Amino acid sequence: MKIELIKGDITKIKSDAIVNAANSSLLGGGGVDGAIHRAGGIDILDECRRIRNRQGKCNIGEAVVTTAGNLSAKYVIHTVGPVWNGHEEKESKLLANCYHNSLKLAESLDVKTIAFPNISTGVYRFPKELAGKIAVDEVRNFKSEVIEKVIFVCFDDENELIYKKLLD
Ligand code: AR6
Repeated sequence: MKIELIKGDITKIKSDAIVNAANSSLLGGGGVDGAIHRAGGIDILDECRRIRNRQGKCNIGEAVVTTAGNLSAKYVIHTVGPVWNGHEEKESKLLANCYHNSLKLAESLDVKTIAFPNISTGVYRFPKELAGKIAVDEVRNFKSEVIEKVIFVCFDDENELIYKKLLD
């Protein structure tokens, strides 16, 4: 899989699937979650509600898919990152699961390009450097015959710099 780095707003990215850093409720929030729901419209929330009625909340590290509504993507993959509480081993594994399970779900949907935000590095306070390393390792270790390109979308300067170094 090719790996690309883009600085900017994930709702503006052209990609088959974009990943949302959601919370377990799947009912929206701030940060990138808020931006995706605002730009994608009510159809995304409606589908999130249906998923909740069917399976209950989404566990940390897991991923579910909805329509992308008004966005140019086909799908939004919602994954729930861990809140950083300093339990490095446990929380790192959960963050790795977010990337892995999102990629697996994307593959099952025949997605060719997928864009990730820097999951858990905002409100959830995961250390950015460690989060970046986990994200890049997980993507590099994921061998796919289906997915052709993974785009890391960095919104803030600090993450952009971290990813530039990691991908060099
Ligand atoms: N495009 C790309 N990245 C963005 C955008 C955007 N439009 N806006 C923010 N980011 P956060 P979390 C970056 O807080 O830490 C929500 O309320 C931001 O700079 O969105 O996983 C959910 O509902 C940061 O690097 O997600 C949850 O309750 C990254 O996205 C909770 O926040 C993640 O920051 C999840 O917290």
